[in-house]
Amino acid sequence: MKTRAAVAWESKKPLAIEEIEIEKPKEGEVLLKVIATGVCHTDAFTLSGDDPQGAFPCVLGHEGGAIVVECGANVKDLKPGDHVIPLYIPECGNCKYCESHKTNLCQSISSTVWTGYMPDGTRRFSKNGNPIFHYMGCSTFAEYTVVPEIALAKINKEAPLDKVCLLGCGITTGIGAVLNTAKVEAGSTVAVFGLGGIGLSVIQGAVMAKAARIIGIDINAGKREMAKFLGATDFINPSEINGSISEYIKDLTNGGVDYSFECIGNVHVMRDALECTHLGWGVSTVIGVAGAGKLISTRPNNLVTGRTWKGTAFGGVKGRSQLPDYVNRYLSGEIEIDKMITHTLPLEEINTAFELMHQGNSIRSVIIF
Ligand code: NAD
Ligand code: AHE
Ligand code: ZN
Ligand code: ZN
Repeated sequence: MKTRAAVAWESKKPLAIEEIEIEKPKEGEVLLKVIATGVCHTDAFTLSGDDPQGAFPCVLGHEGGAIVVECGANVKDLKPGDHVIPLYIPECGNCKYCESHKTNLCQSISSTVWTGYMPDGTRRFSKNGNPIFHYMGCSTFAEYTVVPEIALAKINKEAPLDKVCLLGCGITTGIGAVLNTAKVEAGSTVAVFGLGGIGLSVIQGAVMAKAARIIGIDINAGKREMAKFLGATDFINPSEINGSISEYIKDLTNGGVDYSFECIGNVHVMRDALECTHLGWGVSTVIGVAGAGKLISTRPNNLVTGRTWKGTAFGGVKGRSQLPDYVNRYLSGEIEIDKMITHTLPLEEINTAFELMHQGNSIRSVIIF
C-alpha cells in the first residue's frame, strides 16, 4: 500500500513529503496508523549527519501515538483498533536485559533497530522499488508504519494520542532519568543543563521526587518562564555569568548540587554538569546524545572524590510494562504534557518544526497526520 511520509533522502537536507510504498506487516509485526508524532532533538541530530548509526534515505520520527491497523502472523497481544506508543527500546520480556531490574535496554533486536532494518534484516518502506531505511524501529514521520509487536506499548484508549505521543520519548526520558536512573531523594539539590523537552521533563521529575532546590540552566533566556512554571526554583543563563558555570553553581549551593542532568548533547557541558556536583556524593546523569567522535573528559580525581557519572536511555523505563502507567498518570493530571506542546503542525509543515527547534522558539512541536 501507499503512505504519506516525510522522507530524509540525505543528511542536512529538509525532509520531503512524499507518497511512498509500505509493505504489509510480517511475522511478529504490526501495521500502524500514526495519528500524531513529536519532533525530538534526536531526529535533528540524526538528520544533521552526526549520528554514526544514521542511514539514509530514511523515515525519521520516534515519538508517536498510533492505532493498530493490521497484525502480522503470531502477533499475540494486539488487535486492530488498539492504541499504542512505538518504542525505540523494545521489551521482549525474555532476554537477560528484560529479566534484569537494573536496565531497560532490551537487546533482542538491537542489531537491526539502530541501523534502520526490521528484525528480519529487511525494510518495509520503498519508493519506486528502492528501499528506504526505518529509524529507531519507529519511523513515526509516516502516516502508516510497521513496528515489531515487542516494540509497542498498548495504552489507555481514553488518552489523546496527539498529547501522549510525547511519552514515546522526551517526557518519559526526563522524568525517568530522575526517578529511575539518578533516584533523586526528597530534599535534594538538582541542576538541569538544557531546558528543551527533556530538561523541562527532568524538572517535572525533580518536583515529583520532592527536590528542595531545582536549578535550570539554559543559554536561551526564553526558557526561564516554563522552567519556573514547572517547578524550577532558580534559572541561570550561562552567558550572563563570569567564569565557569560549575564553580558558579558550587558557590551558589554550598559546595555543589546533589544531582545534575545534561540534556543538551554537548560534551563540554557534560563535564560542567559532573563538576558542579558535590564532593563525596554528587551524581551526574548524561541524557544528551553527542555526535560521532565526541568524547567526555574530567580529571579522574573528580570521581575518586566520590562523584558518579551515569547515563540513561528512555529514562530507564521498560516500555511495554511501565509506559502505560505514565499515560494513566498524564490522564490523572500528575504529568504535564499539554503545556510542553508549543506548536501543532500538519505533516506538510514538518520542516518548520525543525526550524523552530533550531531557533529555540519551541519546546515540542507535534505533527498531526
Ligand atoms: P532541545 O533542542 O529541545 O533542547 C535543548 C536545550 O539546550 C535548548 O533549550 C537549548 O537552548 C539548550 N542549550 C544548548 N546549548 C546549551 C548550553 N551550552 N548551555 C545550556 N543550555 C544549552 O532538545 P531535547 O529534545 O530536549 O533533547 C535534548 C538532548 O537529549 C538531545 O541531545 C537529544 O538527542 C537527547 N535525548 C536523549 C534521550 C535519551 O534517551 N538519552 C532521549 C531524548 C533526547
Ligand atoms: N545512534 C546514536 C544513538 C543515540 C542514542 O543514544 N539514543 C538513545 C535514545 S535518544 C532518543 O531521543 C538510546 O536510547 N540509545 C540506546 C542505545 O542502545 O544506543 C549514536 O550516538 O550512536
Ligand atoms: Zn527522542
Ligand atoms: Zn528483551
